[in-house]
Formats: sequence, structure tokens, C-alpha cells
Amino acid sequence: MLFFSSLASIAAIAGFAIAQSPPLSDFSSEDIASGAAWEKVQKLALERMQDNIDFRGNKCNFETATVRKEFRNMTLEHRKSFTNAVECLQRLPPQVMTHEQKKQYPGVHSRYDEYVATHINYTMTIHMTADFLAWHRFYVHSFEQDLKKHCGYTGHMPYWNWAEDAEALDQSEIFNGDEYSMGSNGVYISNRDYTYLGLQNVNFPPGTGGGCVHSGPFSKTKLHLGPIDSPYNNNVKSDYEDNPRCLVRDLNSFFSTQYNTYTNVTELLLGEIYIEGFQGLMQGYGSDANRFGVHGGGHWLGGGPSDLEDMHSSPNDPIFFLHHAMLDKIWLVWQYLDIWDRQFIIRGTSTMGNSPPSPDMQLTDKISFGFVAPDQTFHDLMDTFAGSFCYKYD
Ligand SMILES: [Cu+2]
Repeated sequence: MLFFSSLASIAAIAGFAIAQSPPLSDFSSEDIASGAAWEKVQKLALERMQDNIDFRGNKCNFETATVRKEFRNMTLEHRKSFTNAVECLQRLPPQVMTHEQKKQYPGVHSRYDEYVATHINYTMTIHMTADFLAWHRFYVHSFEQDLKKHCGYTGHMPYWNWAEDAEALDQSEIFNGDEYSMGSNGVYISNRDYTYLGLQNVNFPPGTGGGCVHSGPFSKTKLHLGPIDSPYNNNVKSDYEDNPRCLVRDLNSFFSTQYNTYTNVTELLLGEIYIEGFQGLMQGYGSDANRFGVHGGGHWLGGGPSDLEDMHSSPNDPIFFLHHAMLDKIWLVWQYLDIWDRQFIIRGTSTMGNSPPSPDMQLTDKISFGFVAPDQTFHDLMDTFAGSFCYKYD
């Protein structure tokens, strides 16, 4: 931290322009709503990224870094090889859990389930905490590495730009149910009622599915863990119970049109210049005006009931990883709009909304990843061009 702030002052003395983030007021509301502003700003972040990485002279540089692409920017064959690799992880036996541990986790049947169980385990210490962004960055990275290591995947982690589909999720190519998609919507179930969410004080209409994913990848997937937070009274009695069932989706634009539009992304990216505000609005806390944020919206757009909306067991739906890669991209863009101030900035404690109260986290803290990976130092999760990372986004 000290090292970098002194570098910043040297750079300032040497006359380098310390780039700051452009204000939201630089863009018209039309450009913000259409995605043109987001497009411009992410290009600007990429330019600044290149300057910064060249300046640092890291082993991993702008040219050698792998490029994570939007799912639709991948070729059909690459998309298929990705979903094949995910299905392979869902079949692969647990890799880290011991036989003794297995008895406490009857719902863990695969390497993939080890990811779900880990997310369940840590839910209360990785959301609305200082390490929300960093934890999920490394979690997604580990998933990508496992696809390569265990399942012969040669591509990189895709992300899903949901803003492109916010108006009509069920029209998205990503969910069209062909073999190159991320699997279909759930089977449509009619005559369903509104659902009330007490925490957010929202009453929402049913979506356009509601049943099992019926075609394409993951239509044969068997889930075992969860649901845990479902408002539909079908929750398991204990966190790791075995509850074999299909993957459920109910794509619901009620959420995406309010929380996952280009306006939502751009306001978050340019309107929040402090990490407190940025991570707060992303997760929908800190203000009553938006109680979901792009993070919560991206989970609830899976609809209710769906596996994606479950705060604990949401990694059950593989789209979770593409959603979190998108959030990681937004964080990376935000970081590089003002890298000298934002590379190593964290704020908050290690408990959800600081309840129960816990000390402020430090960059020297160790962060745990359960069955996913060994403990990591917080500091090492802040830079996608150093340590175990070497990637950028298209
Ligand atoms: Cu999470």
C-alpha cells in the first residue's frame, strides 16, 4: 500500500498525468442507456491498463494475459467445449474432501459440488464484506483452472454481459437451449402467484419458466445441495443434505430491467468513486433506492423459484460463474479508471454487513477457500496481472 502510494507521488512529481475516472456527467442519458457510454469507458480502461502494465514491467503483461470473452464472442465450438468441461466437473468425483469429511457432506457428489458446498460454507463472510469482490474473483479463477486441469478445457472463463439482454432475457441466445447455449430457460409453469421478498420489500410476478431446464447443456444435470434460502418452503433442513433434483430456471426480466441495464452498470461504474459506495451499490445495500444492485439483480433474474437466486447455493447454476465474471470485469474496469487510487483499496469487515461486528479487514489477511483452493493473501487477489492471475476481459 505504502509502496504504491509513494510510486504515485513519484509519478506525480515526474509529471505523469494521474488519470482519474471520467464523471457520469460526461455522457448523455441516451449514451448511458444504450451502452455506448459503457463501451467507451471500458475501452478507456483498457488503454490505461496497457499503459500501467507496461510501466510496471510485470512478467505477465498486456499482450500475454489471457482474454476472457463474452460468451457470445466465443466461437460455437469454444462455447460447447466450455459447457462440456463444466459437465465434466459435475461428473468428476470430489477431489479435495476426505472420506471422513464426506460423511458430513452427504450432498457433495462431485468436484462441482465442492464449489457449491464451499460457497454455502462461507456465505455469511463473503457477501457485504471487504472481500466480496476479491473472494469471488479467486473463486471464479479457481473454477476456470479446474476446468483446464481436470477436464481438458483449453479456453478461458467466459462472462455474461446481461445488460445486453436486460429487456428480454428469454430472447437471449445464451438461453436458447441449443447445444451452443448455456442451456434453456426452465419449462414454463402457468398460474403462479406473485412472490414477496421481505428483505427487499419487493413483490414480483412469476417469470417465463419455473421448471427444469429442458434442453441444451445442463438439462441432464443433477443438483444435490440446497435450496437453502428459497421463499417457496422447499428448503433442505440442513446445509449439506443430499437433495437430488434438476436445475430450475425462471428467467424474469422484472429484475433485469430494473437492476441490470446499461444505465445500472454505468451509474455504478462512474457514479461511485469510493470503494464503499461501489461495493455497496453493486450488492444493493447502503441505500433504499436500489436493494439488489447488479449483483443481486443478476441472481434474481434467474427468477423464483430458481437455483440462481439462492444466496447460499447459487453456484449450482453454472451461469453463476459467468455472472460473477461480469462483476469481476466491472470491478477491473473501475480499478483501471483510476488505478493509482483503486488498485489496492479495500474497506469493510469480514462479516456480512458487519453483523456480528468484526475487525476491519487488512490486505495482509488470509482468505479461505475451503474445498476450492488453499488460503490466499488478500493483497494477492487485487491485481489480475500478478500472482496466480494473468488475465483481462475483451
Ligand atoms: Cu457469492
